[in-house]
Order: sequence, then structure tokens, then C-alpha cells
Amino acid sequence: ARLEAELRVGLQRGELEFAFQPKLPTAPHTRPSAEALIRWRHPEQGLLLPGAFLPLAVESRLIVEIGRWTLLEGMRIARKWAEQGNACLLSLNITAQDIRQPDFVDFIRASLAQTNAPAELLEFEITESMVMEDSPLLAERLLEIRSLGIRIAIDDFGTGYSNLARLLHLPIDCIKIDRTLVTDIVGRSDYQTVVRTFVNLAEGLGFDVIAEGVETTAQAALLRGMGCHALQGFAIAPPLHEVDFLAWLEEPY
Ligand code: G
Ligand code: G
Ligand code: MN
Ligand code: NA
Repeated sequence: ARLEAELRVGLQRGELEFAFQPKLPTAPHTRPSAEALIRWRHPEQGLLLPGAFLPLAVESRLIVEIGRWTLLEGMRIARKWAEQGNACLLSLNITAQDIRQPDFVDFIRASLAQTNAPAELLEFEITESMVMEDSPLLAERLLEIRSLGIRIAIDDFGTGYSNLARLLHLPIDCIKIDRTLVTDIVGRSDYQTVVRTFVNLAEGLGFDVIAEGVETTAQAALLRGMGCHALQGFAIAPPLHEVDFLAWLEEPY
């Protein structure tokens, strides 16, 4: 309860920030993109990862405020980077609580207008478990968001039991293969079969496929060979401070 009260205050005091983890395309001469990952710069405890504070926020209304912070800050940064000549697709993590807000789409529309962020430079990551819930609301909201020009990615793909037919009714641009499949892929031919199947599915349906949690060059080589469109993980780069991410973008990748 103490940490929760501190988080409420910290949110107002500007103690939340993003780390940026690169996503490296496998095709040559294609620009990398980034995922924004929330961090809390706690005055005494230092930099806290989402696992240390998001669960607290979910139990209260705070998760809604954090969702709004995520959207506004993400848009502000996307616009700033574009203005600085560093235009880069930025992915934001959207929660089930965000999507359920009655004014979710209005808030996004208003925030785009307020921040002047280019919608084409934004992607929303929603988890596979949200897709499995099968609510008509989700499809409706995603269609509205997509019509604003924002891309949609399915996070943690392959962990739940997605109703694959449901994917056909959602406006999806990308699936992110969950790290549990990536971690052991080198020694597991069955995992390789599953990932190859996801790549085929994505190609047939016109999505991109990205692998997350790529930690070794052997995993990276295998996933590249299987046709994944992009790689994300410690083998490429860890989540970085903004200045370090922008420096990384300047390097030959
Ligand atoms: O940085 P990392 O472990 O620890 O992120 C863990 C999870 O926290 C992510 O997979 C995502 O679901 C959630 N998360 C990360 N960044 C954000 C954010 O900006 N907003 C919200 N609401 N959730 C986030
Ligand atoms: O949105 P999502 O749940 O995918 O959040 C990504 C989280 O995974 C972040 O907290 C990030 O720090 C973490 N992460 C990023 N790359 C790797 C990796 O290669 N290995 C592991 N174990 N974790 C990673
Ligand atoms: Mn994510
Ligand atoms: Na994920």
C-alpha cells in the first residue's frame, strides 16, 4: 500500500520514464524500430522494472493513469524523434484495462492532436491473452485505432491458445513470437516447427513476424533463416536509455 501511494505521487512528479529496446529488421537497409518499456525512477529504490510496480497498479485505478501516461509520453517521443530527424516506429504496450476504457479511442485521437505525433510511427502491442478473450469490443477498438493509422502487434504470441480464426477478424500488422519459444529453439526441432508455422501463417495473412527474447547469435541466425522479419532481445540490444538508443540507431547495424 505504501509503494502504491508512492507510485501515485511518483506519476505526478514525473518519476516514470521509458527504456527503449531496439527491434532489428532482418532485411538489409531497413530501419530499426523500438519498443518503449516503462520504468519507475524511485527516489530511494532506484530504477524499478514493471514487474515491481505494475501489479500494484492493476489492483487500483492507477493502471488506467499509467496507460494514459504511456500513450501520451510515447506520442510525445515519437514526435520529438521525427522532428529531430530520427523518425522511428515506436511500439507501446497497451493493457486490457486501457482498451476497456469507454473513452480509449477518444483519448488517443485527442492525444494525437495534442502531441502532433505521426500515427504511422506508432504501434500498439496487445497481448495474445487479450485476443483470446474474444470480446467484440476489442475488434471494434482495434479497427478504430488502425483507421487512425496506428499499427497493431500481438505480443507474447504462441503462449496462449489463440483462436487462430479470430486473427482473421482483427486488424493485425505483426505478431511477436514469445520468448519461451525462442529461448530453447536451437535444441528443439518441435519449437522450430511451431515457429516456422507461425511465419507461414503470418506470410499467408500478411503480417510481419518478430521474435522477442533473442539472446544468442545461434538463435538469431536460426530465426533469420526461418524468415522472421525482425529480432528483438539481448543479442541485438537490451532496453536502452533514450540517448543510448538514439546513438545505437546511428551505428551500422
Ligand atoms: O521491461 P519489461 O520487463 O520488464 O516489461 C514487462 C512488461 O511490462 C511488458 O511486457 C509489458 O506488458 C509491461 N509494460 C512495459 N512497458 C509498459 C508501458 O509503458 N505501459 C504499460 N501499461 N505496460 C508496460
Ligand atoms: O512486452 P514484453 O513482455 O515483451 O516486455 C519485454 C521484456 O522482456 C522487457 O522487460 C525486457 O527487459 C525483457 N527482455 C528483453 N530482451 C530480453 C531477452 O533477450 N531475454 C530476456 N530474458 N528478457 C528480455
Ligand atoms: Mn511488449
Ligand atoms: Na512480450
